[in-house]
Amino acid sequence: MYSGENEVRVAMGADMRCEPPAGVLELLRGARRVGLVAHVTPDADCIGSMGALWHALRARGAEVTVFTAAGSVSRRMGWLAEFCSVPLASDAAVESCDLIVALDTARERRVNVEGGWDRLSGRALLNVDHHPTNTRFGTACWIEPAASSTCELVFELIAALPGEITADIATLLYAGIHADTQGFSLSNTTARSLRVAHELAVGGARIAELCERLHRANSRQEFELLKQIYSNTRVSADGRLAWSRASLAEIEASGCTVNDVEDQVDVPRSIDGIDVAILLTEGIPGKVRVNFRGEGDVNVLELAQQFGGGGHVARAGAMISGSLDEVAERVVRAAEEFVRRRRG
Ligand SMILES: [Mn+2]
Repeated sequence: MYSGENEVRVAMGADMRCEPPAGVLELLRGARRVGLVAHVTPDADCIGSMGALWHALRARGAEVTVFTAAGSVSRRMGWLAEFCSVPLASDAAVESCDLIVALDTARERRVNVEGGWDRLSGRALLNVDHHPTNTRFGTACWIEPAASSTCELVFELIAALPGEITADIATLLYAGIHADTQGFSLSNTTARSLRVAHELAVGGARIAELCERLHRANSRQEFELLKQIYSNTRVSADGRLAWSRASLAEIEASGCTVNDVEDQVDVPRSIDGIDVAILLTEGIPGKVRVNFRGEGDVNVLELAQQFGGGGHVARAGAMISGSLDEVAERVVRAAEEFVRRRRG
C-alpha cells in the first residue's frame, strides 16, 4: 500500500485494526536522529503523541527531540509532559535531525517550532494525522480521518515496532485519546478507540491521576476565566446557537494568558438544544481565535472554512484578524445563517 510517494492511506477494517503502512514503519526504523513536532497551541493529542513516540523511539536507540516553540505550552500540558518524563525543547537544532515527524498538524504553517515552517521545509518529514483537512505536506504521510486522535495512530505505530508499551507511553496515548474524544463522549468514540484505550489501561496508563489533573484541576486563574466565559455567554433567539468571548483585558484580568485558553468552548456548548457553540478569544491584539463545536451531525468544519480555518467535522477553529467586536459580529452572523440554513 505504501507507494513511496506523498500519500499513504490505509482502509480501516471491521476487525478494528488500523495497520500502519510498511513504508512509514521503515522510515521510523531507519531514522537515527528524529525531531518530533505538532501544532501550535499544543493540546493533549500533541503532547501525548509526541511524548509517546519520544519514549518508544528512544528505547530503540534513536536520538529524539520533542520540539515546542518557547512559551507555547499551557500549564496543564507542561504538567502532562513532566508527569510522563518527556523533555520539551524550544531551542534545539532541528537541522541535525535526519527525520522530522509532524503529528496532529493539518497544515505546515501550523507547526509549533521556533522559527516556524521555514526551518522544516525541504527536510525528510513524515506527516501522521487524523485531520480531514490535512494538506498532505511532507515526504511521506499517514493520514487517517476515521481515527479518534493522532494518539490512536501512534499506538498502532508503536505496537508495530519492537519493544514494549510502558506505563509512560500508555499514559501519554490515553491522554490524547481521552482529550480528543472529550472523555469518550463525542461521535469519534468508536469501538476501535475504546479497544486502544483498553490496551493502554492494561499497559498501565495512570488514568485516575491523569484525568484528575487534566479535567478537574483548574487553577484559581483558570476558574476566574471560566466565570467570565459563563457570564459572557449568549444564546440565539431560536436556542440553536450559543457563543461566548473573552477579550485580552478579560483574559489578563483573570490572571490567565492566551495559553490557558483550551476547552472553554465547552461552556456555551453545555446548554441543551444547541447545534453550534462558539468561543471567541483575543489572545493577541488584532487576532481572534475562534473555536467551533457542533452537536450531532452538525458540520462546523464548513463554518470554520468560511473564515480560513480548519479542523474536524465536529471540532474546528480559525484565527481571524480584526477586533474582537468586529470578528464576533461577523462570525455570529455567519453561524446564525448556517444554523438557519441547516434547519431549512
Ligand atoms: Mn488530534
